[in-house]
Amino acid sequence: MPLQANLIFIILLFFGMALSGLIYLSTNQRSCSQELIEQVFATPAAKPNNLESQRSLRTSPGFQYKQPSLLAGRADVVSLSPWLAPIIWEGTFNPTLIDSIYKQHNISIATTVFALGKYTRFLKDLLESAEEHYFVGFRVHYYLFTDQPEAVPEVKMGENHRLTVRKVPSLDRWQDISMGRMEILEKLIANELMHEANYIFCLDVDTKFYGRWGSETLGNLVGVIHPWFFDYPRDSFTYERRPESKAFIAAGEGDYYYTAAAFGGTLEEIHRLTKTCREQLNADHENSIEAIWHEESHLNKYFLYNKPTKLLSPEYLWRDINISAGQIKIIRFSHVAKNNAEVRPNA
Ligand code: UD2
Repeated sequence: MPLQANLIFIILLFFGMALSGLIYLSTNQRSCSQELIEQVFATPAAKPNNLESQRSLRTSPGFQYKQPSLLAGRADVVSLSPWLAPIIWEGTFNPTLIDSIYKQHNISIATTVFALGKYTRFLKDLLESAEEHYFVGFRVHYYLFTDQPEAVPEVKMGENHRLTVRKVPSLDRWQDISMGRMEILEKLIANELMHEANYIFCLDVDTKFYGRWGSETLGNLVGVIHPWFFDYPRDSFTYERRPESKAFIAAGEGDYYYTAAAFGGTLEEIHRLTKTCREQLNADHENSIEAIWHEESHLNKYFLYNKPTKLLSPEYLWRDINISAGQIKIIRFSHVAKNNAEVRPNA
């Protein structure tokens, strides 16, 4: 072979090898990145779709429901906060429509209740009434914390509803039981619930359901307006007013007064809430101060600076089934009357 032909052959061979190398690299890289993408998407979701993060409110063609009106509605109450969070009252939502939207996502709702000492007597009514009215048709897992598991009554759970009982130590002060809930909830969420449930509600035990509490209550961060103060001016709210406490709220500040007897949201949001309240409660303890309404004062401080994305009207925690107010068209959930001196471990 003449020298020139040799040279051409070597150059061609070199380009050929370089080209095949490039082709190999590019296909290999694509398959690597595909693998990576597949790994990311193929990782099974630890929990079902969360509507709040997806913002998907899908319905199906042909689904019939009452036409919504832009002109007629509740005129006697406000159903939107100044930061545009809906305030849920009877007549502001269509239960069939909202259930059908949330049912498409296989969501589950963790629900916590504490019953220590003589408060176990409230469990039967609360659980039996919840089984009649609370997220019927949805997946619900109650977590019940008590110092006497043997005192938990047998209550027949509806379809997809279940109950887990957890033993906790007894405490001598009712205030410590009430405040201590924040730390237990914080740990429960971080250690167990984060990947097991989509939403959580935390309820007082001296309560009972009388009407529907369903998917209209779901949201990122959900506060319930306290029934005693819903028509009070903000400076009459029983916020903590001593600047030495971490729960302090200055005069002239405040939106609503929220109850600690019911609050909820996504696991992420309620983890942040319970962690913050626990830290603030600890800081107060170190400074030998206890907020006027215990963790409820800290919750109100939290909600002032971390606005709830949904508010539940006092229909969702009324003061007593026998007390009426014109704006309350339906009592869904209510505090039950109790003799504090008789049920509490201390005065
Ligand atoms: C208010 C709040 C409550 C809490 C408390 C703090 C309302 C309707 N409720 O209720 O959420 O913030 O003030 O001061 O605003 N518990 C026991 N065993 C006890 C004592 C308490 O299990 O011996 C638990 C139980 O779950 C009870 C909760 O702690 O529901 C709160 O205690 P409470 O109901 O006696 O407090 P109360 O009525 O002052």
